[in-house]
Amino acid sequence: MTNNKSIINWIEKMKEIVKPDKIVWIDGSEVQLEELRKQACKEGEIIKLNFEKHPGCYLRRSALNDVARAEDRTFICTKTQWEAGPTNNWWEPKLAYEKVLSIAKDSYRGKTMYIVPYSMGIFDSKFSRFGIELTDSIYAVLNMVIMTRVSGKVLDYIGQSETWVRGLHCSCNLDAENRYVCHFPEDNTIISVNSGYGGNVLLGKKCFALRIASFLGRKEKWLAEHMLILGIERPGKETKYICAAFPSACGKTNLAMLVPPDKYKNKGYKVWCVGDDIAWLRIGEDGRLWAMNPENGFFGVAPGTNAKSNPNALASTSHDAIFTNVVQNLDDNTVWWEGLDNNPPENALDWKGSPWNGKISIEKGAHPNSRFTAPAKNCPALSPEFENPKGVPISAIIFGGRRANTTPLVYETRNWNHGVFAGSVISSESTAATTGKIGVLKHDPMAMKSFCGYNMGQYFKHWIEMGKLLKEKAPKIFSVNWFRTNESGEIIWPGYGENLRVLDWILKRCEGEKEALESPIGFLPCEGDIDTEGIDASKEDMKELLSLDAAQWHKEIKEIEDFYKIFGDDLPLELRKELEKLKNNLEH
Ligand code: GTP
Ligand code: SPV
Ligand code: MN
Repeated sequence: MTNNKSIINWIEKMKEIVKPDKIVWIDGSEVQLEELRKQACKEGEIIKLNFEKHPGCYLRRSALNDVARAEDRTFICTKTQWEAGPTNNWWEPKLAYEKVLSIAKDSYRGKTMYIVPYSMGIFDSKFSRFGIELTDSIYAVLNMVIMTRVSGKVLDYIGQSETWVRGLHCSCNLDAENRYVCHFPEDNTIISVNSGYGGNVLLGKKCFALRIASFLGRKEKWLAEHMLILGIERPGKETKYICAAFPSACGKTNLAMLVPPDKYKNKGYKVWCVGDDIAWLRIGEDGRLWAMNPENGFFGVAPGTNAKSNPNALASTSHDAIFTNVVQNLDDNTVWWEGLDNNPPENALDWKGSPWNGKISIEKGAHPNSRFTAPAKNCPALSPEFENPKGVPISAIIFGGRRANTTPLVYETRNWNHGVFAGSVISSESTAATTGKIGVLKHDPMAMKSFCGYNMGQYFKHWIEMGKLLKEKAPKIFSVNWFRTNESGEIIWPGYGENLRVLDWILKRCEGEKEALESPIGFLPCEGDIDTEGIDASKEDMKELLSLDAAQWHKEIKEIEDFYKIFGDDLPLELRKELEKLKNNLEH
């Protein structure tokens, strides 16, 4: 397989701890995967769906207590607590290793150890990084094969290097009390025990491509971000690329796969998806910011995905996809979830595997955080630049959250540091993507609170430093909020494909094609500059969506001040100054 001592020794060490009966190296070949799917079906780990309707697709029902990322059980294990910072759970590395390895001990007995060598990013990009995940779950293997680039070739690319990322996943008995997702960024190591859920066990994704990668990015002067990447082709113009960071389950996949409304389609607008969850951002030889998507698939929220809201996502799941915790229609062995269509199955099993009749049942059939895993190449709108080893040049960065009030539909920040400020103060209502209560307003800077692998005050500094390197070539930074509600609590903005109307304004601002109004918080669109032709958004709606409520903003400032306190001296002076400026602007 390999004669790299660091690989051989680490795997040997892990084998001695977890004691597998058997070892299987995953090479990503179809023959091997087919064997694994058969075995997983036989053992009940996954269910083969109707191949006439869903070719190559499988269903998985997770344990009832294991349906979302376990943030309170996720740790950054660095030598000092300062290094992990005030927004992470910290654990002293020696103690953390002792605890998680004691849980991992003997946990592969009677099982197979699957060794999964994978690449984050395409093989021939100098930006790509490699990892090896050890897992006892075929479901994890099959998902890793979709989400990353799994191949024996990885070992050749790693060669004699020791900087590959080590990952150990042990299902154990899915005991939530002993569930831990531990990151040791100083050793390039991740250990996850007692879970089977995506973000906790697909170690290439949040654990590596965000937490470990953000730690590396600070050392090496790049950024690993919780961002989608999309390209917009306007008629007769070259494609421009935008990155956007929204917290989990706040619309990244939907925006990344946006389908232009008819009016725009007819004019010749096209939108291309480069990535839906993670962006690695570097400064290119031309001094601009370039983005690449380290993933190779989508791990998307199923509920609400339908032929109208996100036809590209639906098409992406049309074959060779894995569905987790959705409804199984027993009549024709297909899948269903809330918001797919108005025709729920009557003879079905819900996500828990209990009999469920969608016509009469009051309980939801699919879990709110049920997901699909789909290969990127299935997406009809996949960008032709998806595999460009250089990535794509970024014209604008967008930050956003799920806010019923306060933040307007869109505004433009005055400059990079003001943009970093806008990102640092995002707050958003919590969703089903993590365990815990839903709808609670929480600060989530850059949508990275759960994913930054080091001290977030230092992370803000790193953002400021990146701006200094980018200088006048820095992308413009915007803020959006698709979720503002009216007095009856209904979301005002139609969202989804219609968000192109806002992106269009953003691009026009980037190209200097539109004026804007100066406001205390930044530049707002002039009246009528967000096109509303053909949508149900009255003049009053637009006024409401773009209005600033003084009382709400004063409250916001207090919240920001309190939130900033936790960073102490690590908060960059630049952000303090931006906060002072905002306070001043609002007073005058
Ligand atoms: P993660 O995969 O958890 O990181 O989530 P995500 O950010 O990719 O979110 P996703 O696009 O899957 O959307 C999550 C939920 O928000 C879904 O239920 C969508 O239907 C809903 N949503 C997405 N975009 C919009 C929008 O523009 N307006 C409204 N009202 N809802 C939206
Ligand atoms: C998220 O929660 O932001 C996701 C899903 O994208 S997971 O991979 O579980 O993190
Ligand atoms: Mn995400």
